[in-house]
Amino acid sequence: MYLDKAKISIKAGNGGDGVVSFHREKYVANGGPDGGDGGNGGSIIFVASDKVNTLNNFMYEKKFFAQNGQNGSGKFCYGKKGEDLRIVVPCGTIIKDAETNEILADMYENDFEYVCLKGGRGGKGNAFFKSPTRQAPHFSQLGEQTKKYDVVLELKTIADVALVGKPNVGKSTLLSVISNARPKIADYNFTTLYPNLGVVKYYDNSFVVADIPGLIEGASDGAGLGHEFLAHIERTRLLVHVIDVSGYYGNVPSDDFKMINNELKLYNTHLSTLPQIVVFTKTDLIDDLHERIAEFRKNTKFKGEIIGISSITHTQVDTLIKTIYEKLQTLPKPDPIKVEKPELHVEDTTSLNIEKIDAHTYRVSGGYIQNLQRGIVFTDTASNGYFQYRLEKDGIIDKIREAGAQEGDTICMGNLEFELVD
Ligand SMILES: Nc1nc2c(ncn2[C@@H]2O[C@H](COP(=O)(O)OP(=O)(O)OP(=O)(O)O)[C@@H](O)[C@H]2O)c(=O)[nH]1
Ligand SMILES: [Mg+2]
Repeated sequence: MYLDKAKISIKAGNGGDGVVSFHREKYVANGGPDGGDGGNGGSIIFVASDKVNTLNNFMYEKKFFAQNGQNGSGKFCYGKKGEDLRIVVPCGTIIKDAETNEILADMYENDFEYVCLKGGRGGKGNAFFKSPTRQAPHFSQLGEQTKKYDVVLELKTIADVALVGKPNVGKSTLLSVISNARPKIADYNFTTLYPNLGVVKYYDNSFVVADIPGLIEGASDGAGLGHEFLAHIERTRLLVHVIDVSGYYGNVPSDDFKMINNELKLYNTHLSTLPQIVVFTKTDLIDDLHERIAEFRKNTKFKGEIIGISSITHTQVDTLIKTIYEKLQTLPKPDPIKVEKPELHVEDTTSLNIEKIDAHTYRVSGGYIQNLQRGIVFTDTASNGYFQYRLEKDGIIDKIREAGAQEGDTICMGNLEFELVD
C-alpha cells in the first residue's frame, strides 16, 4: 500500500455566537449588558514532517473538520476557542484546490506550517454593543459560518539524491548500507515496489537519498513498474546511477547505462540533464575493476565520477558518501514550487447580486448581504433599524430600484422578505 495522491475535505470550525445577557443581582436594578463573545473556530493547519514518507494516512480518513468555537455566555464569559486541526503531511507534499487545481502550498521544509483555512470569527456579545446612546442592546452577533472545501494532496518527495538503475543491481542494498533506511532486499527483479527514503549522515551534515523501483527498457511504455515513480525524483539534484559490474547476469554495463539514460530522456528532459555519479556495485565478485571502468568509458564517453563499491564488504562506500556530499555542495537546492493561489478561502464582503425571480419579486444575495445580516437580530427594533439604515446608506435600495423594482414589490434577502416602500 502506497498512496502518493489523495483528495480530502477540510473545514475550519464555525465561530461561536455572541449572546444577549444582562447583569442580574439582588437589589441591583437594570444591570447592564454582560453577554460575552463567541469563541473563534479552530483553523485547518497543514504541517510538513520528515517523519512520514507517504500519504497513506489519508487512505480512509478523508474528512478533516476543525472544532467549532463555543457560544459566549453571561457575566462577560467568552466562548472557548475551537481547537485547531493540524494535518501532518510528508515534506514535499503539494496542496491544491480540488476545484481549480491551483497550487495553494508546497510543504517543502520540515516543520513548515500552512494555515489553509482560518477558523470562523466568533460573534460579539451584547456587552460589546453598549454605547452612550445604547445602554441596553438587546442583540448580539452570530458566529461566522465556515465552508467546506476539497483539496488534493500530491507527494513530490524532496530528496537530494536519487538512486537509479536496472532492477536487482543493488540499489536498496546500497541505501541500507549508507542510510538509516531498511528497505526490502532480495535477489530478484522488482523487489522495491515503492520509493524508499533514507537519511545519510556525513559528519555533522546529512542528505536524503531516494531509492526507486528499478527501470527496464520500455518503462516509458509502462514496462515493469514503468515511469510512475520517476515523478518522485523530479526534485532531486543528483542521480547516482547504479550498475551491476559483476556481469553475473550476462549484462554489459555500458549497455545498461545507455538504456537507463534513454528511459530518463523519454520520461522528461529535466531528469536526463541532472548530473550523475556512476556507481559500479558488486565489485566483490570481480578482480578486474579498472579494466571494466576503462571499457565503460570507451563505450559511453562518460567523463564524470565512477566509483566501484561493494555493499557486502563495504569497500569504497565511505568514498562514495564523501563524493556525493561534495558534489551536492556545488548544486543549488531547487526552489519550492510557486504558489498560484495563496488563499483557499477569500472572504467576500462586497459582492451583490440582484435578480428578478417573478413579476413582483426580487432576490438580493452575495457576500455584502451575508456579512451585514450576520450582525443583525431582526426581532430587535434597534438592530433592524440599523440594517435598514445600512441598506439605504450603502446604496443597496437604489440599486434594487435600478434593477426595476417598484413600490410594493417583494424583496428577498437570505431568510428575510420585505416590501419595498418609500
Ligand atoms: N555480491 C554482492 N551482492 C550484492 C551487492 N549489492 C547487492 N547485492 C545483492 O543483489 C541482490 C539485489 O539487491 P537489491 O538491493 O534488492 O537490488 P535493487 O537494485 O534494489 O533491486 P530492485 O528493487 O528489484 O530494483 C540482492 O541479493 C543483494 O544481496 C554487492 O555489493 N555485492
Ligand atoms: Mg530495491
